[in-house]
Formats: sequence, structure tokens, C-alpha cells
Amino acid sequence: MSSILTIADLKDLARRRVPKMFFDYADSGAWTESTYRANEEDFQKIKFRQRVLVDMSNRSLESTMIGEKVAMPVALAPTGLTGMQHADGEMLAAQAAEEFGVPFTLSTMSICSIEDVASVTKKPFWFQLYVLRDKDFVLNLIDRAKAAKCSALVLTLDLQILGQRHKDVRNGLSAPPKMTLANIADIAMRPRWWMGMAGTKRRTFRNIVGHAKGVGDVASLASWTTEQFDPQLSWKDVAWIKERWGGKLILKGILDKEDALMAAKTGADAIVVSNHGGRQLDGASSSISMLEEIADAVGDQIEVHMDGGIRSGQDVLKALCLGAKGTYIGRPFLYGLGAMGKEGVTMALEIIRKEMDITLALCGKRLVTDMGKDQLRR
Ligand code: HOC
Repeated sequence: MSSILTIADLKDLARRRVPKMFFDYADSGAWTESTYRANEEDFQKIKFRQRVLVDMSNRSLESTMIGEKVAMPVALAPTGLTGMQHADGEMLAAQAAEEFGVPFTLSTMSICSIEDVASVTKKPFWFQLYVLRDKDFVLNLIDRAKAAKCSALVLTLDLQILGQRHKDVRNGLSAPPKMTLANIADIAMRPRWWMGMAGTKRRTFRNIVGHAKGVGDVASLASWTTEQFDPQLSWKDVAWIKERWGGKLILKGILDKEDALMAAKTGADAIVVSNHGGRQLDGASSSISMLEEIADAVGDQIEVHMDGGIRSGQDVLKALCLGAKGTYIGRPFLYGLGAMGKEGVTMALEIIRKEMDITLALCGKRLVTDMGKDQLRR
């Protein structure tokens, strides 16, 4: 579609095609959404240095994340309820990422299961883990990820209790949606969405079957989280999770230097500087504003990644300049998925790739791996 040039264009289309409750779920932040907004706005405060008359031929965006070769240092973030943006959403997004050459991360709170995604992909994907109180269930999830040959475990540290997202409460979020008159009217206007959903059996959380009792609407999602997630999760738990997993481990949800120093001591392979897309602690700093301090403190001990607020290839480059080895996009790929399924996810990745490539050239660089602090106007 030639009318789609930016992630914002995909967002507009997704808004029209995805039922309001699920579009809002992807798009919302906690409480006043100030951190959600800051994640995007703070990128705009960072300026590149424009350089001229340097060789800009043979450019490359290739890099590595936790030792894995990537077509560009942009992974698809773990996002809950992805299969509600579009039928079979996690399977389609994983296929798009695989074809593009970037990592896909499946959320514990996905609609499609680990096994569903493994059945439609050839290369390993990453699995994101939430730690429930029921440790046997957690061990089982880890073993399922191993059996599916996932190549990294992404342990989320910042959601043992759910940040309140007002839009979800007001919309009465549930997966699948309850068939109220308002929902029927809303869904009826989105034929692509409901025809897709009618054609799949994957309409609720398939990773947590057996623990899904009460997962119906957002009030119960919140109370379910409180009941099921372990509020005593501590640094000690990272050790047994790491041992059981035995593979590459990424700790996601670090926003403070002291926590970053603790994370580096665990022997994990990477941290993700993240505030959960502004969906947890409203009033926390934006991820990009914390990145440099954290990367300076631990970048020589552990690989540093970041997520939150990336809406363009330029944002990715700014994060790399400030010390990230890799980045994650959540909403940009969800907008693509909601707008056009797998093709939309590919389109989101293409948009970001093109923006990165042109910006790299205009900054006078050939290799994405050469982008550093010297490329920014401070
Ligand atoms: C049961 C609720 O990471 C988000 C996701 C998933 C959280 C689901 C927990 O919405 O931020």
C-alpha cells in the first residue's frame, strides 16, 4: 500500500480494523500515561550530527543480539494478547520476523501457545517468562520453551502486579471479548477481524491453560495477576530460573542503575532497559532517558538492550548511539499486525529498516555498529 509510509500510518489503519478494546489495550499506558508519552517524546529531544562528503556506499544494518546474527538490531517485543490484534497473531508475527531475520519474542500471556508458534517457524524464537506462584507451572513453561528450541528466555522483572490501565477498565477488556451489545456493534464494523477470529480456534490464553481460571475481564486480569504472580520474586529466583533454563537469559524491566548492577552480577546475557512501554509505573522516567547512565554503568559487564517509545528507525539509531546493542519494538509491530496481519508486521519492519538506512547514510556512517555517542549533538 503506497499510502503507508510510517508506523503512524499503520497505527491509523489498525485503529480502524481492530476492535476498540484490543486496539486500546495495545495502545494504552498506566494511569495518566505520562511515562508512555515520555517514552516517545524524549526521543525527539535527541539530535543527530549531520555529516557530509563521506563514503556512504555499501551500508549495513546487520548486527548481533546476544550473539545471534540479526538483519538489524530490532527484535519483536513480547506483547500480551497479540492474537487479539489479528487472528493467530503471534504465529504470523513470528513468521514475519523469521523471514526478515530479526528475533521474535513470545509472551507468556500470548493467545497462541509456545507449541503453536514452534509449529509454524523453522528458526528458534525467544520466550518471555512471567513468574507465577506455582513454581511447578513455571518449571513446566521453561521446559516447554526448551522443548520448542527457543534460543533465549526473556525474564520480565517489572510486572508482578499489574499497573492499572484506565482504558482497559473502561472497555471491560476480556479475551475473547464478552458479547455485549456494545461489543457486537463494535466488532460488526471490523469484518476482517471477526472473519479471521471465526476461522481460528486460538481465542484465549493458550500458554496458561490450567491457570486461566478467572482470566476473563480486566478486573479479573488484575486480580488474576495478583493471585497468580509471585509478589516475592527476588534476585535469588533469577539463579534457579537461569539454572533450569540453561541457555541465553535476558532480564527485562531494568530502569535503575542499582538494579542494572545487580542484574549484571546474575550472569545473565543481557538486560532490557524498559518501563514496560509505560504500562506499569506511571511517573517513571522514559527508557531512552535512562539508557546512557545504565549502559555506562554496566555495558562492559552485560549486553544492554532497550525498549519503549521506538516509532521509527531514527529512534533505533538513537538508542544504539546511547549504548544499546539491541532494541525491541512492541506497538509498531502490533499496529502492523492489526492493520494487515503478517504483511503489516513485515511492513513495520521495512519502514524501520528504510528509516535506519537513510539516516545512517546522512549521518555519514556505513555500518550500524559504528553508531556511537559521537554521532549525537549533545
Ligand atoms: C494477566 C495480565 O505484558 C502487558 C503484558 C501482559 C500483562 C498481562 C498480565 O499488558 O503489559
